[in-house]
Amino acid sequence: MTQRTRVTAWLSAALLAMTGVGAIVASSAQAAAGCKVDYAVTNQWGEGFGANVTLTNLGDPLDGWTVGWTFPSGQRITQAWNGTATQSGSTVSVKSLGYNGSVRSGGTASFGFNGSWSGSNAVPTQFTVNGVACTGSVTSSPTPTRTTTPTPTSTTTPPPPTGTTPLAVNGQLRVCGVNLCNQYGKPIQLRGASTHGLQWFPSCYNSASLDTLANDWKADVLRIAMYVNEDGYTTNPSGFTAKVNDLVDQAESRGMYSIIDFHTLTPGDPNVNLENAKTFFRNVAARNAAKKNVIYEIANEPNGVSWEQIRTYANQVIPIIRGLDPDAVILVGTRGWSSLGVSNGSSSAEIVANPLAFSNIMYTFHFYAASHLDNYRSEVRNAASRLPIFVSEWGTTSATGGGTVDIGSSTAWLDLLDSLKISHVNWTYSDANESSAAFRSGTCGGSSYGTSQLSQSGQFVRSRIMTADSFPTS
Ligand code: IDC
Repeated sequence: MTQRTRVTAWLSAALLAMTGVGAIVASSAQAAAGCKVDYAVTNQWGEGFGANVTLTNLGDPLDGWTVGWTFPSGQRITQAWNGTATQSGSTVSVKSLGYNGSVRSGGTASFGFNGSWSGSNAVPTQFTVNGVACTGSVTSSPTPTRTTTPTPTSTTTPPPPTGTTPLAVNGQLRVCGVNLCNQYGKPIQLRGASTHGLQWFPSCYNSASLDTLANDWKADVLRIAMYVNEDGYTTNPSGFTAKVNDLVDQAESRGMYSIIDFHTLTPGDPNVNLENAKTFFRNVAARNAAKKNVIYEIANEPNGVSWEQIRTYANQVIPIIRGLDPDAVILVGTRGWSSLGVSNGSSSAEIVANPLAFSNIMYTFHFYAASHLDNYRSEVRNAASRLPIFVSEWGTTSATGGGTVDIGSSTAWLDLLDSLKISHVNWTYSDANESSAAFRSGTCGGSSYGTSQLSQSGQFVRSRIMTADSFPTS
């Protein structure tokens, strides 16, 4: 559109705003007397896509905005950031949040979202702002080819895998829509186990035990639980950092992913350890940036804090990791011991309403099968279509890590997670003297981690992890 027609459009919208029709628009939020919307598909994979939308205010200052459009071919928004999206049929509206509603004349505001598509992903071309049609020019970037890799520098499809381990097949992971996807842009599920506290069970993580985890259990991922307090990181930062890095290498050499878990537990507010987190992640992200097997988990289990406080923490830690290791998936703990808020009387709705503004992140959910039953399962089922979820810790027992091993509830949980392709990691791959531990007490002193050493929990968990993976490559 030429400058001249844009001015004409501005004038007609301004005239409209002076009529009764315009007055109705102005009552909900200030009318945009002229606007331009840029809609760009930034990424596209099998069934999903990501887009960024920028509104330029060509009229009077705005105090709150709602951008509207109609999807031309059945796309659906699954997750939005920097705006609250609602969709009815193919009609979409995205409303500003408290911090980005004011837009001066000539100023811009942006939001982004992930969506699903099938068939065609044709872009919308007509937009409204506060109910008034935007007649400023609309530009849309061409949609990229079907599969993109997470690294912005590369858009080629990776070659077929050269090995058969989970890491060789799936390569660099990325979040696509609500799923974890592999290097081919296909949704996958990782299944694996977590260490116990490295400070308490150093003898459980050696060549023999890790060979068993990779080759006999056929685990895809090892979570490295580095407690922060509880006699962990704070007692010896460089020692624990080195231990974590060594286990990243051990997992990598066996073709497994690794989760670097900054295992905050007490105190529950991760901001208390903000400076420790910054230092730790600066070190591990710089050291492991070139590796494809690293997933960062920035806070194990926030508790007694609001989602807003967790966001504050995440907004400071994630950029540090991103600056050093830009393509890694990052896991963010949720309120109420990573219960999506449920254990602190809330729900995932607070995250859906106010998600973090970063791409390539997932929200964690933790459960203990004997303590967390149907109401927690409903919450996960409900949240799974809206948020990327990763179960980075679960136990077969009560939330104490002890008590009865609840096989029925554990089965219901894993069946649900398998059906939703949600990754899961069991607590614990250790011989702790508690029923959630996979091995009998005393196992780690010896050299065998075979089936005769397994606890009741370990037998069940191994049987569920060792079954064939589904890792599509085309
Ligand atoms: C537990 C350990 C236990 C240890 C305790 C320390 O199993 O041996 O004494 O931590 O406080 C979590 C935590 C995880 C807990 C686990 C079981 O992430 O650190 O481990 N749990 O209580 N959340 C829910 C349960």
